Amino acid sequence: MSASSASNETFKFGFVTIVGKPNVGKSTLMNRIIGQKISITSHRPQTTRHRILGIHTDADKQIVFVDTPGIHSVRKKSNRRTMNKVINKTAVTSIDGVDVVCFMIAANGWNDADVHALNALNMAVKDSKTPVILIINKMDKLSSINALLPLIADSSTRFDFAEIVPVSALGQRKDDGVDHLMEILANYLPNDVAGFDEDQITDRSFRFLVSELIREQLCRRLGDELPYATAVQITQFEKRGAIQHISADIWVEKDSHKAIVIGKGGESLKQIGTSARRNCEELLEGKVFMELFVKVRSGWADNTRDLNQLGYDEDLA
Ligand SMILES: Nc1nc2c(ncn2[C@@H]2O[C@H](COP(=O)(O)OP(=O)(O)OP(=O)(O)O)[C@@H](O)[C@H]2O)c(=O)[nH]1
Ligand SMILES: [Mg+2]
Repeated sequence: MSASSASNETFKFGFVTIVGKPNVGKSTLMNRIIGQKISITSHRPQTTRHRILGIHTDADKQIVFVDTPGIHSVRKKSNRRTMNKVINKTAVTSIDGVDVVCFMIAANGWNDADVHALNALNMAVKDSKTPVILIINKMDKLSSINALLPLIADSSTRFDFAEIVPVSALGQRKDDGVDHLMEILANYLPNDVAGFDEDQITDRSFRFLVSELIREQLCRRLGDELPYATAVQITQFEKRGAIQHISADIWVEKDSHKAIVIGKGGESLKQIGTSARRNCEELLEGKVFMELFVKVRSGWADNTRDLNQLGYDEDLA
């Protein structure tokens, strides 16, 4: 398969951003399409915090997916940190200049959080002609297929969606709707030559992906217990012989948060380290030695300089 096997006149190339409220499955869908974990996922809302590209290339198209943080209301006090504003802005600005916007909801239907995200989208696409496709995800969770028609009817009253496509991003079944979605997306893309090398699957460095794999384990293992203001900074990323040496600081804001991350007798941190190391070995295709340190840094989620240091600025550039 080669990006250059279709002629220049018929090859399609374009950008597709995926937006929606937290936890609907945006990152899961992107990973499913690319066939590799590029963007971390968990059952905890607000897992994604950065804009991440996932590049799909086949014989007749290259689609660059933009995975975004879930758009969320900052009305709740706990969501009023500078970090919340920064990540919401990341999601909304990622709509700028793309060929297609995919707005995602889950099959259990619309709630206030979906409406809030749709309003933010509406403001962002207001005067542009960018087509917006509604993706209804988690179809496997729908109690009966009979519930789909009313959901489609309800959805079309809320926005002038160019298409409505039901999928199940988690499934690997032939009829999970993802292939159909890819065909639909291609119809909305311009004829153009590929913009990226055909083996490139993301714009992010291994160093970034490793910090995310550590944060994924924090989200997955600690779930709701995980203090919101937790971040990972890689302090060492060095190959010595056949072994990749990785050290990372896990930033929290309070001693009590540090205790949660470390767990009784250090058990939580140990498990987080073991799983993250295994995932990093898979990503880097080699042996990894990993050390994690938990550091208390009060107020970092409201401190622009700290946020910049953790990579929250580049998304806004
Ligand atoms: N049953 C089912 N679960 C799914 C499906 N897609 C995603 N999930 C689950 O939904 C949860 C959230 O998935 P994510 O991909 O992290 O969601 P997200 O929209 O990227 O969330 P944020 O990054 O927080 O905005 C995870 O536990 C996924 O395994 C699906 O098609 N079916
Ligand atoms: Mg995500």
